[in-house]
Amino acid sequence: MRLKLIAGTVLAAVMAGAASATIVGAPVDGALGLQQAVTPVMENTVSFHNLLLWIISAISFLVLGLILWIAARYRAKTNPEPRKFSHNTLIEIIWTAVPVLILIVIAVPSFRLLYFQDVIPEADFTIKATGNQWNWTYEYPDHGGFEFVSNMLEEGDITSENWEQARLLSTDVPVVVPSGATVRVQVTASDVIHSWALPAFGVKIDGIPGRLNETWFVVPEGNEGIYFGQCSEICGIRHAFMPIEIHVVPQEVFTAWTEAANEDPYAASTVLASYYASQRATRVAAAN
Ligand SMILES: [Cu+2]
Repeated sequence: MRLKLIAGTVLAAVMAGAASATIVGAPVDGALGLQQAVTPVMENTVSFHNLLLWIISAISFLVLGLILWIAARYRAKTNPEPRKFSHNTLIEIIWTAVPVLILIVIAVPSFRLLYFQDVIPEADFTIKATGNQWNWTYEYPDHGGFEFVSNMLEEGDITSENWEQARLLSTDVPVVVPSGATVRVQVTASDVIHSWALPAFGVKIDGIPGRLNETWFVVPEGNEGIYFGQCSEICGIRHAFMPIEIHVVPQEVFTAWTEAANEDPYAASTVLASYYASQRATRVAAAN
């Protein structure tokens, strides 16, 4: 009965025209720059990064030009009689004032972004992530308080049978969130310092034993898909093998998943599998 209900909601979500079940947030071979931004925080981070790139490039080229000019113009051969002065008030004022102005230009968007990341807006629900050597425990306190441990899939266990999986990034039990929801993430650790980081979301926050850090993200609707992150604080020998896998799904699928997860979080991934299967069926039907 319950399964039928879940299948029904999943199908309804698919009919509503949900996005595909592919990996969106992951490293790409040969890519330059940052991962595709999906949250407002990451979009702002990328534009701030681009602004800084212009500024540091201009400064680097200016300094390089000055060095080349001085090396050519004032070498012993072309300038055998050096002048003896050691101060020039105007140029000293300029080289003090201009960097101050540059720092102000950088500081304004920098602080704006810092507070945008730091101040958590009214959240729809909370997820708690606890770093352990070497996996993550997740709790959903606003959805019945179920809890599960998410371990990296070993290479031999990667099948991509139900959805696309990636070596060193896929987990046995992925985290699921709905698109369009503002999610507060509380991060802590049980043993040593870990860091919960998701490049596409612009999230990187330390999990510290005995402390509760918090951050937030919202993935706008239309960006459904699979996103990967990794522990980003060296935490021991298997630091590189405790990835984060998040599935962003439509609200209806998320609701069905939480219902199933309340019964058994380790079996709830079947909801995702049937959602993706019906998506594939819809795509095949549309192609014919
Ligand atoms: Cu770690």
